[in-house]
Amino acid sequence: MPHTLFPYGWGDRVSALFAALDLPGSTPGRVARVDRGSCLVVTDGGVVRASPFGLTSRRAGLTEVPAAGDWVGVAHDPDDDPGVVAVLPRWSAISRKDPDERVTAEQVLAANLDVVAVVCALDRPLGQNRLERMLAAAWESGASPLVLLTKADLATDPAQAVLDAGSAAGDVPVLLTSRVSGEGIDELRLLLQPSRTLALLGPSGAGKSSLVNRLVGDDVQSTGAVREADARGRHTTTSRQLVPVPGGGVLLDTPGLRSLPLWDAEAGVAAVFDDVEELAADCRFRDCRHEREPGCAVQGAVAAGALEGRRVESYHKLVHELDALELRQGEQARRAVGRRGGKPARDVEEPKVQRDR
Ligand SMILES: Nc1nc2c(ncn2[C@@H]2O[C@H](COP(=O)(O)OP(=O)(O)OP(=O)(O)O)[C@@H](O)[C@H]2O)c(=O)[nH]1
Ligand SMILES: [Mg+2]
Ligand SMILES: [Zn+2]
Repeated sequence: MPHTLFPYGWGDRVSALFAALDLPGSTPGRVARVDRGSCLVVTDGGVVRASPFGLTSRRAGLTEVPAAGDWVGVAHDPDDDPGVVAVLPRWSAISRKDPDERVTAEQVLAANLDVVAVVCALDRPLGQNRLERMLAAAWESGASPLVLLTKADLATDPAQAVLDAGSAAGDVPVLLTSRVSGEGIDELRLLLQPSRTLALLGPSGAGKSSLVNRLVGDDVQSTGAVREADARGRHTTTSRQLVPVPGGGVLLDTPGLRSLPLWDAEAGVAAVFDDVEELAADCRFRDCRHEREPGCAVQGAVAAGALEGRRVESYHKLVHELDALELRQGEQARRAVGRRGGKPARDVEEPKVQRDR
């Protein structure tokens, strides 16, 4: 019975997944952190540093690169350091496109999340477009999305901020919190039940680590002041990190995101903009781009004041971004086929060490 793993979310679900893989000689563990390709894995025997690139992993035929939150099998070969031998099937994963413009590849930010909380601080303008982008990625992950508005104590009009967030978030719950007054903390704690993992995602300085500390009741994560001039954070947290919460549940603190280019997030965009997509069904032309076409129900709703023009522009931007991505993926696949003398490639991407932020 892996007692050490219960606070990290071990339960019937993971136990069954591990048993199904049938990995003799390996022990289950959860990746609490990934640095430069090597993983800190919590196992029943303690925390081990295990590489997914060593001899042990190669012998086991490991092809997946583990991300924070992954459940893995770890083996300790006598002639090698501890190695990851398997990544258990993920029930959810949050991804983005590699922010490097020259690269067309997926970056898995974290795996096996039950709630993805998009964190926005109220000491700066809300940024509804950014919220919609982050919610699209959150929906796409397969976890339940949540909006956390932090620093309620600094907001001039917190009620208005909740309304503004709601107009971007639709049916996604919006929770107002403050590290200072403690507002919203009990409600957040209710979402953290044993064996559930909640990831905090948002820009630097949004107050993610402060929320972790408040929920844990101790300063387990460093926090850093934001710059007065523009309320930007200082990238205090530098790696994605799992933190068990006393009383149950696991938090994943993450470094402030500089950007979140979408990766294959059509379903996520459709979920965020379900109102726009519903209207689009009534456009005169089936291939209507909702720009200047006659009989466009989307532009009709904007003209009637029933839909924000800003929201339609935000929708367009994300849809165009995904179209451009698909084009690049197609080119990449064709180039790979060319290189292999006409044979379609199975694995186009080399496993790649992830960069944070
Ligand atoms: N007034 C007020 N300040 C807060 C609150 N939450 C966080 N802060 C402050 O905001 C600053 C940034 O908080 P962090 O928790 O470090 O932010 P973060 O999102 O973890 O930032 P990175 O690790 O850089 O991504 C710190 O100075 C916190 O004290 C809050 O609810 N109210
Ligand atoms: Mg932090
Ligand atoms: Zn239209």
